[in-house]
Amino acid sequence: NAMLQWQRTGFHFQPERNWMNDPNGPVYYKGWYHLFYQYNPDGAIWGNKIAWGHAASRDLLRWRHLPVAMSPDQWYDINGVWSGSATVLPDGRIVMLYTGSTNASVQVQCMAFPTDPSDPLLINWTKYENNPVMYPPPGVGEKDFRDPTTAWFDSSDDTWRLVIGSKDDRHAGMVMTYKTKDFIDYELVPGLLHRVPGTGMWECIDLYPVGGKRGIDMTEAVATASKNGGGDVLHVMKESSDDDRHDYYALGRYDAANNTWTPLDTDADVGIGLRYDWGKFYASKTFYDPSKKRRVLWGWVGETDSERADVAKGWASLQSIPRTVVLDTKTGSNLLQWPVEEVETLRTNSTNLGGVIVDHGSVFPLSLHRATQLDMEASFRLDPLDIAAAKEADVGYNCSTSGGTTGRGTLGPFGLLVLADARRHGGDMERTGIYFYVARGLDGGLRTHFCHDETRSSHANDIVKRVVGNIVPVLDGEEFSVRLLVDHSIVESFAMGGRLTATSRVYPTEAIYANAGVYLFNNATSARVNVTRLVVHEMDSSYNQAYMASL
Ligand code: DQQ
Repeated sequence: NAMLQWQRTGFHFQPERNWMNDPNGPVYYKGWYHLFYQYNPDGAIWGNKIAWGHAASRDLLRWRHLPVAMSPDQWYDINGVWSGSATVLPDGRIVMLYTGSTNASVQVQCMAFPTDPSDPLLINWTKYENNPVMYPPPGVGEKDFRDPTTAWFDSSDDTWRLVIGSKDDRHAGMVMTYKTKDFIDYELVPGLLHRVPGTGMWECIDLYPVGGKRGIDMTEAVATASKNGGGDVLHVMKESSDDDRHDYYALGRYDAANNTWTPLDTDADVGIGLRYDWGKFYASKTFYDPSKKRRVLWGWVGETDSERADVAKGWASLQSIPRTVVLDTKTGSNLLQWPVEEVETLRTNSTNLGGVIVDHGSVFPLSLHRATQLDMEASFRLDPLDIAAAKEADVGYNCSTSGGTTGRGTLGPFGLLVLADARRHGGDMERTGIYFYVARGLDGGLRTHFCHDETRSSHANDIVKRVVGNIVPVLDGEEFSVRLLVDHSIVESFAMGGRLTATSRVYPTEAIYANAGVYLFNNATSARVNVTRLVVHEMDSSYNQAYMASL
């Protein structure tokens, strides 16, 4: 179906065909980055025969697709080789921990090892002969025990520890800790690492340290903490909420000795506060990259079209652009996510279009050669007089209930229209709106909202189209800034240096190929917008060049 093939991406990770969901076991090994992923080799929908797909790359962008690493072929994983994580031992060996769904659909934890550790591509995997190694403990539901994390070493009692998500019979999400000396016998550590009432099943837990500019390995953080109390290092806890299918995180302190993790701010606890991404982004996982001393985040970006459409095109889902994750030391209360630096190697044809004023109520086309694969950097400024005059500006504004790009307020919306019909603008032209909107909060203070308006992204029906986004911190003296990746059917935004991200899947029917364009817009009623910086990079394709060429 040639029409639908337009939606395949140029530089996002996706298998050559079929269904994909969670990223699994990301790891750096002998010069190669490995990405495994939940994969259905039989078709474009999720099923009960999920296997681990596999690909390897030297730069996190140009991927070599490899054979399926693990299939559901044992009694303990015959209903699915589900999500898991890699642990690299001090001697370089890899232990892969994953969840098996047994012949009775009980969730158990299992291990696998590279069959040939000298193979940098890690093509073959051997499941441990004594699987499974962990069963749901008493009081935990048989179907509520999954997704083991990477293990870390705790020298206080010479054990490796890892955590697993669950929920209790009162619908509280929770995290259990296990410890092992030898990766043979595993012991449940008494108590819960954390629990939050009303948040439901916690899938794909992640727990990792963040501090200064570089990433930190969990083992290193635990060792440092046992010496000096941990200093400025905080620990991120993340859960993927099976209730509403979003990834929630919180900053807190991990106390290994007491097996507790405590949020810095109880009002922003896991599952009720911050989100990694305000659009389509789920079941994410980080790994520590020792070669560049950074922590890298992958997230599953599913489809928002119909299952029928996915079957017709023969594939479903993307992975997000891998993102580095650091603590935002300026606010101290959120993370910063940013595309890995390797993304910049795909930039070609960079155009500097900044220095324009966009008047209120106007739309301004950018003249670009190709607008289907882009990396854009934009900064905007409002006139301080306009801000001062905005006394009653839209109290209680909310992206999701707003009018999107067509709403009109005193200080917004303003921003960009991407995957927008380049031939004409206005009316019901297809476009995805990426915008800022400054409004008064209920307390009278100014708040900056960053939103994606998907509602006019496609003329096709049977697609979930929303306005997504949230309030993003803008500190004194900062301009409104966004980095934006556009790649055929995905738009990923990183607002204010990555304090907030939003990911949209979009399915234009007319704004495609040479008809795809970009516009600046300002739909505020009176404020003018100064576009202080606008750099547009056209992006080369990465791994699937050959595929695109074959179309
Ligand atoms: N996906 C896997 C589970 C995990 C869920 C199954 C999250 O292990 O909890 O495909 O998307």
